[in-house]
Amino acid sequence: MNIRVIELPLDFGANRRGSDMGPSAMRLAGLKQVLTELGHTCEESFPGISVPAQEFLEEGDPQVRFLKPIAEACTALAERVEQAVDAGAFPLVLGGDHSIAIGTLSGLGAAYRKRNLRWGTLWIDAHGDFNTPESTPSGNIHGMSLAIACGYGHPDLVNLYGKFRKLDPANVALVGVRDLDPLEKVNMREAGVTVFTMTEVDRLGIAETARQLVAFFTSRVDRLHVSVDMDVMDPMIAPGVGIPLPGGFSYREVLLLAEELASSGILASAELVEVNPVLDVRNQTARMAVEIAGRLLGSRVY
Ligand code: B3U
Ligand code: MN
Ligand code: MN
Repeated sequence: MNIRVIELPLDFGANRRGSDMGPSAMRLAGLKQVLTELGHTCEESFPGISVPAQEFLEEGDPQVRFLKPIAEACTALAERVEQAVDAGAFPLVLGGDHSIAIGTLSGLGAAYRKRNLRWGTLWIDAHGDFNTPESTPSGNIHGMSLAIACGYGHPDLVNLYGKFRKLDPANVALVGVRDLDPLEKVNMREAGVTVFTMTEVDRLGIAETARQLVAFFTSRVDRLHVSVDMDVMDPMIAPGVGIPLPGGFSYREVLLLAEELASSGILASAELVEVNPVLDVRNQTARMAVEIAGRLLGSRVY
């Protein structure tokens, strides 16, 4: 497969600074080598999308902090993601905080819409990222990106890259969720997304969870996008994230899930976000992210 790596070093969507260094950390952790050893060709989206330093920017509306620079960067990302799909490549997007998904999902939405393809998204995250400017406790856009792609939120972001709903919430599933805000929960129920909380993963086991997720997507879409927020992992193995939350996925759980998704036959793009090298220990979190990318793109085991 031809993989196109698209980096967006942006950290305005979160409170903790530093996830803008995520793409370099994943590169240093050997991303390209892992992918080429799996037999893929790996191309860069070059030159990279340049993002101004946060110090020079106005925060703006406290309910949607840094809306303008995030919208600009996400528009540039959407173009590149759409071009990658047009070129027949597998877009692999590296963040950055999770606000960058607004760009990724907009680009995918545009690319699949013109091809009349049904597509869905698996959101692997401790959080729902389903807040709106009305429900957010923080004003951080990384907690709103999935809602925005499904058509809920600030109009400048919902209508970014075209006035159409980028992603049908009926084709969205979340897994690993263990921290939702009260109104965010209401938003998710209204939208009708499918949620596998960490409690459900505990009840079912990861093998059955993965089986049900693959069945969910293969029965309803032609193409699957996977968005991985590294805070879904247990902080023991991935300490380098904004707010580490105990009770996350183990190393083996996440890799099994990734391998089952890889063998679904419909996985067409992926995204790795919220790697924060400032908070990390010896680049562990970036290395974990690279492992996940490797399993999503083909197992090295056999
Ligand atoms: N739901 C909270 C917290 C949060 C969301 N995403 C992360 N944290 N990483 C919010 O601010 O929207
Ligand atoms: Mn997230
Ligand atoms: Mn999260």
